[in-house]
Amino acid sequence: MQRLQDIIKERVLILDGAMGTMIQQCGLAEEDFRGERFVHLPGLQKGNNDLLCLSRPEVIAGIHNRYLEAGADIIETCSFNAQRISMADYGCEHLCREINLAAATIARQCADAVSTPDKPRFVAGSVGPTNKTCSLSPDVNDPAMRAITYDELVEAYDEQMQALIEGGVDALLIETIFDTLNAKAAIYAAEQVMERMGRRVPLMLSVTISDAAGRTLSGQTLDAFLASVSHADIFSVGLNCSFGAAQMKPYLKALASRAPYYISCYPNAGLPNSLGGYDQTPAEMALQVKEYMDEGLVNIIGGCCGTTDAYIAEYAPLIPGAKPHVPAARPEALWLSGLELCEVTPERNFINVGERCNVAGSRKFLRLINEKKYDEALSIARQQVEDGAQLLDINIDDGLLDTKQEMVHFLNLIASEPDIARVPIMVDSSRWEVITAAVKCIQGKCVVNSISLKEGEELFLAHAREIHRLGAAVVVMAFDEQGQADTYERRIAICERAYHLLVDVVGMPPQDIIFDPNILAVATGIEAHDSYAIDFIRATEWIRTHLPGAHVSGGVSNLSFAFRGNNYLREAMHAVFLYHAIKAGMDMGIVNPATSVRYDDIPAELLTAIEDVILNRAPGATERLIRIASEYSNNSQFTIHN
Ligand code: THG
Repeated sequence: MQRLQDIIKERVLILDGAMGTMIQQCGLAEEDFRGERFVHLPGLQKGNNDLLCLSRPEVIAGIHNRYLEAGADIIETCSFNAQRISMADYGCEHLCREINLAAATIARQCADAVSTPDKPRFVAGSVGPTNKTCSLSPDVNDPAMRAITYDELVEAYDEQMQALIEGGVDALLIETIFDTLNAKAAIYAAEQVMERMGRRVPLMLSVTISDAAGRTLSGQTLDAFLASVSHADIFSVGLNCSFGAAQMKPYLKALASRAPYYISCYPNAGLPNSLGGYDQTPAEMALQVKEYMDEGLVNIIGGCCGTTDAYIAEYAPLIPGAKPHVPAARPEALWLSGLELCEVTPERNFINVGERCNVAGSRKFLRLINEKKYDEALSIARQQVEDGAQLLDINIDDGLLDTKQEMVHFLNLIASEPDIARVPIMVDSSRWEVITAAVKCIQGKCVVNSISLKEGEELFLAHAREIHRLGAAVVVMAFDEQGQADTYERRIAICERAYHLLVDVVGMPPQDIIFDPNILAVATGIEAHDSYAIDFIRATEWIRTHLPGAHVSGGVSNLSFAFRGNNYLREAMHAVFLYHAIKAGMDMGIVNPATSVRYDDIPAELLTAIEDVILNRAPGATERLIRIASEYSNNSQFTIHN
């Protein structure tokens, strides 16, 4: 029998239509949902469609059969709500495993009964979003509150997915995605289950757009969504629900032009009328679907709310003339996201990471977190975005704080501020449990800052694997078992070793790796420090030439610690350093985005003195810079606001 992976290259596949609409047409009563077995379940069971897999399996099989007769290549199991979180509404948590096993078994039998070598039929395990959202607060007065955690979602999805796979599904369809964090938890669970069972099935994703701006309920654009799931091994991505085919088309087009996967679409039967029903006829819907096919937008086409087998039957005659969509090329760029996409291209662009939300790097931020003045702490984040930060570094590592709890709280607050949450997060912590807790409350594709070989290969690999599974990119500091690299040779040797471990052993895409070859303070008066800046710059050049795809970043303000108190001079040193480091290939940097000192504006005498220090090109450079530093102390031309 041909597999889904082979046949999809040949033709557009038909997915079935709505399960709910068909069940409604059956006119079932409370007693039907309960059957004999569930007479004693509390509450109302009418509407608990997935329970019918146990109480009225012949009704579900009948619906599958009608879709198969109408020409569906893929049918979906009746299991959309069959995880513990949603089933709690019906007091049916204990039945989840059984429902999913039955849902898969029923669909499997129906599909197998009519499969032929020419038209094999497939079963997709339906996995809904649950009734809770992981990145939004249910309480307007408590924006940091969450009704569900990532770990709870993973556990619930794990149970559902294992049963679906045991029951024989050919694919898992994570659908009606309205919150990408829920979807990421589902993907994590799917990977965990498939690894445990030693059996892989294709992962299909389908997003629901919530508004005319083309965003999800949790505020992400489709591009940002694609970045968030780019770590996963995905078979298809698409859109379902929310709109009819006509309204969905522009979004489908945008998705298809960018996503490196097969494309699916199953719209509603037009827009809902005033009674919440759907008026579009099967023939009208088919006409719009034909446009998708004529334009090569889709590989899988079905129906959502309001559709029945009569709609699906209209698709079959369109298939012979339809050309399947050809997926876009895999991106070479690093795709990060908040609510919006942030693309770090292989070309030499520079991405600013705002440094100010760091309790070790800003006395003000430390005080605000300490005093729980979160509104003001948030305004530091907001100011940085306004000042041009394209990413926000967040660091709450402090011995006196409950770091993990404060990190989660602050990130949850950020998530409810669209003007901040627009940009991706860089989770800056040296504590592993803080890093994982943080990543589990971020719906975008974030960066973990950082891991290193400090504690050996085994821990490095374990952490890297988990970061990759969680869907984050990673900063790798040039540290090894011997300590921090402070020469050119050690910097490049450690980065090369880490690169091969990450790419060859972990299987991380090179563009997800950001090396930090250590920006250390220069002009400290200690001779051994004189080559720190130039060695970083040379190491950057080597990394960008020899470790293809990887990026280079660093904490720029470290460079000028010797001149604390002289902000103008510090900012001038940063500008000069970045001028040379960016030319060498540094493409990200943790900086104060409010800086107003530009390389071209630095007075010639000062520029020479700074360049002598940074490029380590003249004996006595440090002494000369120190001598003239006070003349340029807080140069009144410039306002530095921290
Ligand atoms: N690499 C990576 N991550 C990092 C660093 C790095 N994270 C932290 C740090 N280094 C980068 N961030 C900062 C933030 C602030 C300052 C320096 C680096 C800074 N702050 C002022 C000071 O200490 O003088 C404080 C001023 C104030 O209190 O307002 O300089 O290298 N991967």
